[in-house]
Parts: sequence; structure tokens; C-alpha cells
Amino acid sequence: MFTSVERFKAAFLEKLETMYGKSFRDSTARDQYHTLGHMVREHISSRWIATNEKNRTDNNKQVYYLSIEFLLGRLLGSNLLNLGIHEVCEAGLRDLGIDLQDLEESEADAGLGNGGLGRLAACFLDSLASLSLPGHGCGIRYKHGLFDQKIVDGYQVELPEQWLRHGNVWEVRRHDQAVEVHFWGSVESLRSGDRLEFRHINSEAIMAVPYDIPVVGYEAVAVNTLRLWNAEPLPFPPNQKNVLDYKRETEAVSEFLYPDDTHDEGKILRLKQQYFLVSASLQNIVKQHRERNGSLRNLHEKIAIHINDTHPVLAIPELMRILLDEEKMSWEDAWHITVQTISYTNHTTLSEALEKWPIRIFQPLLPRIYMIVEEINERFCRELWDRYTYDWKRIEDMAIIAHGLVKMAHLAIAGSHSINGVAHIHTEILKQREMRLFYEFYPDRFNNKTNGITHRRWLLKSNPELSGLIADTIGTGWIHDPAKLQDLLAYKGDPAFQERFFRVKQFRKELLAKRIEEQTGIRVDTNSIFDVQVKRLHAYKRQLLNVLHIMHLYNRLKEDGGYTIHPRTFIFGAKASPGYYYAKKIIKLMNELAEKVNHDPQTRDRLKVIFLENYRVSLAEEIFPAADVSEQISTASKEASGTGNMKFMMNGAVTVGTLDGANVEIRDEAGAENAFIFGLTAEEVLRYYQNGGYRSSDYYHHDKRIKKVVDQLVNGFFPNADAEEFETIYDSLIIQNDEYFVLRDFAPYVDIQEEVGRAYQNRQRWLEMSIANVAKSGYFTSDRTIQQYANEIWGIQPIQLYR
Ligand code: 26W
Repeated sequence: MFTSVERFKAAFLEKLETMYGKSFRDSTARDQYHTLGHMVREHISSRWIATNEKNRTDNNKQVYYLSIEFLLGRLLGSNLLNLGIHEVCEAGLRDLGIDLQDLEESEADAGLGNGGLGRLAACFLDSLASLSLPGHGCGIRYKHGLFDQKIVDGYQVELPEQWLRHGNVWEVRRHDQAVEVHFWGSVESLRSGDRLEFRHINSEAIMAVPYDIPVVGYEAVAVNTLRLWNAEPLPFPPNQKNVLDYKRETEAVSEFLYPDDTHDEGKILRLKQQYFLVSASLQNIVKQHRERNGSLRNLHEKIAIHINDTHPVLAIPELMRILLDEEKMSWEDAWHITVQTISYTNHTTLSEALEKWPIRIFQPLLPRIYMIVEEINERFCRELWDRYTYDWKRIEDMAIIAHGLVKMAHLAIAGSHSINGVAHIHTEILKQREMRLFYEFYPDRFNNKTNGITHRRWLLKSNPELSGLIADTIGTGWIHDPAKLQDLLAYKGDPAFQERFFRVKQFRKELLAKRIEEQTGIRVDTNSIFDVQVKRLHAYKRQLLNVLHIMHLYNRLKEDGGYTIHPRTFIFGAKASPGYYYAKKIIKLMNELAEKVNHDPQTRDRLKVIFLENYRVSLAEEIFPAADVSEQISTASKEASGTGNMKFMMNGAVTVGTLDGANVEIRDEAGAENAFIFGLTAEEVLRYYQNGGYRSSDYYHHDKRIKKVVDQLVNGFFPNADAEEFETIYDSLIIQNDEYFVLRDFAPYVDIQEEVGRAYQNRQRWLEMSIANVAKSGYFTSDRTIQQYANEIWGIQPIQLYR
């Protein structure tokens, strides 16, 4: 049905009529989107079946990527691209008077994630399938993804996201594979011969029903599966529970991503979600393994289970439970298999993000799992004792359970054969600092896997103009092997190529300018520098440093009539976690600054500040191609990797950044002359944390520019904000001694930004930098990352499928 334009059109019209019982003339854009979506899914089916069939008959090793987040974004466009049927659909629809892009834009983003960790999971799925590697995702089918953000009066307002409102064409409900997940109750022990056996009794069971989404690789050789679990009540409530209470409590488990956990009720719900994901996935994986192998003795030879941060770490005690209680294995055998099966990625060193669950919550909710964790802890502490006898302090610091808390990262390390960081510097910080004691105990378990992004979505699909130019210049080999983007280096000084490259960027800036005007009513100058910071709002990411610098620029322009700068448009996109008060204040500040700057006749030709609301994957796809400058200005040592930085680079934006996370490797790849690096190094930051010696007030008093902008936070400078509005921000900088060194890095940041402005005015030089960034971005494809995971952690091989 996709072999010719005519065949496609006929099939499309027939499908639309049979699906909706109406004629094409009466159909809406949504009807048309769903029609095309269904056709595409049907088209995928045979490859999907063939992939599953091949996996079964070969009985090859499979990896399961367990993640609480999958930030897929829209799927129609990337499926059409990977299936190689984009052109035929586009042409056929055009004949029918339909713009394919409009249909693509009518798809809701699957926003089942927060930020980098979730988007990384989505990029990994794309790479696994594109490399024909047998790897599948396991997650939760949240009814509501990350909230929709509206800006009202400068404040963030959160609305429940509704991606399933009009159905999801990509998913298939597989009721036959539903499993039960048990909470609460108690544990009964029975003696059986010389073995003590355990049974979880009087539990409350709920049902986990899988919804499968096919994951199509590029050129559609393999089709893997993303399995999302939906929580549903069993037909009869357990323990004579009230039917309605039971239904409500059950459905809550897969209702929201990251429910508010400031109270115990929310904490319980989060832990329930984590166990729900893990228990359903493991039961399912184990059942399939049994069918293929008859026993679980060789599980670790056929299955790799990867846990994306600690959220799915209960996979460790859950697998132990299955091996001990159901398979009746000895502890030693079960532990060996578990450790060999499981591997873990750490995504942060921020201590507030390291999960610790109070025993008072954990034990009653998961009594058998808790027992197993206690036993793991006891045996682990005994091992520590053998090696570090009498070193009580060290053992206490490393224990899995201590001071009434279960430390999930410690459990993850003790129960995995591989622990990896996500950028070179991050892994070094884990080994030398945050997890030093564990690294000393298990040196061979630690390794680095620098993150990557799928170049198929972030270049090929989202920037067809640049992709076309690259293909015209160096051919299409880079699509399969992005390292070949390096061939562009030969053209970086070529005036004709530079001119075309420049025109592509201008075109994408014009598209974004249109979007900006649509959303904000503000017209921006496409000859200005598009200077962009888009990412979760967090103090360590230092959106505040960017804001203070803009305030400073504004002040200079106002004070000094002779001061000239190349016009700049500062673009922000960021969601603040609903309970994160400080982050919300920063959003308000950005919006007040925009209000002030954009309407001042003295500066508005040279400075614009844009806050794009509801930052999400689909919006990101419009932003990266249009960026000139990529802001990566976190306090050194705090950003584990960053992946937005890679998306900017691949689209030719030049990085302004600290030596943090993957910025270090971006600079190494692009060359120091093609990036603008400033600020404290990680070592310097860590030294300050260790030895003290930083006084933010010194910087405030000694630098007039700093004093001025900091005072403006509280002196009525923003006419629409109360005097107290930004007091918290002021206090964080002055009273609380500026934990993230914003004032410390202010002057170097101002200097580097001046350099950026000057560099942009030398168009040839700027284009060379920009082109060099694209050319050297191939290293950051997630295909490279996934190949490293496959070889060095999972031990999986591509499946041999014929096209
Ligand atoms: C509730 C616990 C919790 C804590 C933190 C949930 C989720 C988070 C973050 C949103 C996790 C996250 O997204 N981390 C990011 O992971 C990316 C992929 O490795 C890195 O590039 C980013 O540096 C890191 O912040």
C-alpha cells in the first residue's frame, strides 16, 4: 500500500471510510491522522512479528531497559522516516489536498518523562532497533504525562496533560499477558525439609496490563517493543475492600508521572509505581525465558536487565524473590544470577536526587521485598566487615539500610555487575568522590558510557534542510555512520558551502520566529543571534546566570548610548517541577525580564527575551535547528552529562559552556577554538565545597555590575512584580552564599559573551565554527553509545533478519 502514490491514495481513502464510516470530504484532520497512523502500524506488523519470531527461534540474548520515563515525543514522523515511506505519503496526501506536516502536528507528544533521562531512554530505543539489537523498553503507561505548562501573568500554571484523550494509534493492548502485582499484607514462613520458605499472604493484588508500542529501526529491519504497563483493578476487590476505593487506588498507580511526594501518601504512590513497573516487567521476562529455556538457571546468559537510574532498582530484590520463592534456588545461586543479569546507570550526583525510602513506608507496602533487601544488606555488610574489620564508619556509610532509610543507590551498586556514569567527567566524579567507597570495593564494576542522541530524530527528521545540504555535499553515508559527518570539515572554509549553510540556518530561524510570534505576539529579528537555553528549570543549571547577564546587557545599553552589540534574541524554555518554589520564581523572573526588555524602545531593537511555554520534545525539534548559541552553563560538577548540548551541536549551534558533563567532550571533539568555555572547573567547585572560602557578598560588593543587577531583583526595577517577589532569589545569592557560584562565574560569563558577540560579526569565522560543530558531532550519536552498552555491558548481538 506504500509502493506507489496511487496505491497509497486508494488505500488511504478506503481505510478512512471503513474506520470512520464517513466520506473523505467530511473527514477532519484528526480522522486523517488516525487513518494514516493505523495504516503505518499495520504496515509495521509483519516486521514486528518477524522480529519476535526470530528472537524466539534463535533464543538469542535480549536486553530489557527498565525506565520510569520514556520521553518519546511524536511517533508518526519518525516512523515514516524509519520506514522510508515519508515521500510517498507526503505526495499522496498532497494530491488529496492534505499537508502531511499538519497531520504530524496533530499528534500529541508522548511526554512520559521529565527531561534528559527520559529522552535518553527514547533515543536508546531508536538506536537499539536501528542497529537490529534485541532490546526492549519497559515502562508505565501514565494516563497523564508531564504537565502542560501555561504562563499566566508571568507565573507557571500546570495543567494535566492528556495525550490519550483521542486514543493512541501506536499501542496494542495485550490483555492475555496481564500479570498481578501484590502490595501490603504479611509474610508467612514455612519449613520445608531443611529449607525455610516464605509466602506473601493477605496482600492486595492489582492487575498490570501491557500496552505494546512497536519501535521501528531505521530502514525498518528490526521492530522492537516498548511495553508500557497499565494498572487496572481485578474483577473482585481483595480483602473485602470497598470496590470504589480499590478501583481509585489501583488506577492511581498509572495515572501520573512523579506524583507529589511531599507527604507520605505521595511517597507510597511513587514506591508503588516503581514496584509495579519492576514486578510486572520481571514476571513477564521470566515467563518468556521459561518458555524458551525450561529453567531459570541460565537466565543471565539470555537476559540482560538494565535499570535507568535507581527508580527501577527493586528489580534486584524482585528477581531474587522469583528465584528464591518460586524457583526454590539457594541464596547463592539466586544472587549470582541476579548480579550477572542486572546493570545500572547513574544519572546524577546531586544528593537530593539520590533516592532513599523510609523503612516505615517500604516495609508495610512490600513486606517480602523488604525482607530480601534486609538479607542483601546483612550479607553485604558481612562482606564489608571481612575486608574492613572494625572500620565501623565505612561500613555504616556503605550500608544499604541505615538510619531508618533504604538507600536505593547502594542497593543498585551491590546488586549489579556494571555501574556506569553518563559522561567522562561524571564517571570520574562518581569514582573519586560520590561513590568512592564503592569504587574501592568494586573497582571492576564502574565504567563510563558517554550519552548520545539519535541523529535520526535530531538531525535527519527535525532538520531536513540541513540534512539535505549535508547529503548534497558529502553524500548520505553519515546516516548509517554519523562519524562520516567529519567529511564536512573539508568544506568548512568553502564560501559557497558556507553561504548555503548560512541560508539553512536563516530559514530555520525564520520558522522559529514565526512560531515565537504565534505564541507570544513578539516579532524577533532573524539577523540577531539566537541564544538559547532550553532544559528543566533547576538552580544548578543556572538559568539565573543567563538572566543576570541579560539584565546587565540591558543596563549597559541604557547607561551608555555609545555601547553597541550585535542584536540578540535570548530564548528560554523550561518547566519547573510543581513543588519547586525557587524554580518557579526563576520562571517568573524570566517573564518579567521579557516584559521589561521587549517593550523598551531604547533597547528593543538589540535585545529580546523570549520565554516559550510548554517546552517539550516537539517544540525542541523546532528550536535546536534555529539556534546560533547553545547555553550549557551549569555549575561545573553538577550536570551529569546533558544531551541538549549534543542536539545543539549537531544542528550547528556553538556552545557557551562550563567544563561540565558532556560539554568537556564536546569541546574536545569540536576543538577548543570552536566553543566558548568559561567559569570555575569542577575541581575548583569541589574544592570550594570541601574547604569553604567562597563569599558571594565579596563579589556583590566588589563588582558594580553585579551589585546593580542583584539589587534590581528587589528594588522595584520590575514594575509588575511586588517588592518581595524575587526576595528568595536575592537571598539565595547573598544571604545563603550562592550555592551554585552564580556570582563567582558572572564576570567570566560576561567576558565570554562579549567574545561571542564579536565572533558572530565575523560571518566567515562564525560559520567555520558552526560547521566544525556539525562535522564533529557524529561522536554523540546514541548509536555509538548503544554499541558500547551492547559490547561492554549487555553482551548482545544484532539479530540476523533479511529485508
Ligand atoms: C524523583 C527522583 C528523580 C530525580 C531526578 C527523578 C528524575 C530526576 C531527573 C529528572 C533525572 C534526569 O533527567 N537526569 C539527567 O539525565 C540525563 C541523561 O543521562 C543527563 O544528561 C542529565 O545531565 C541529568 O540531569
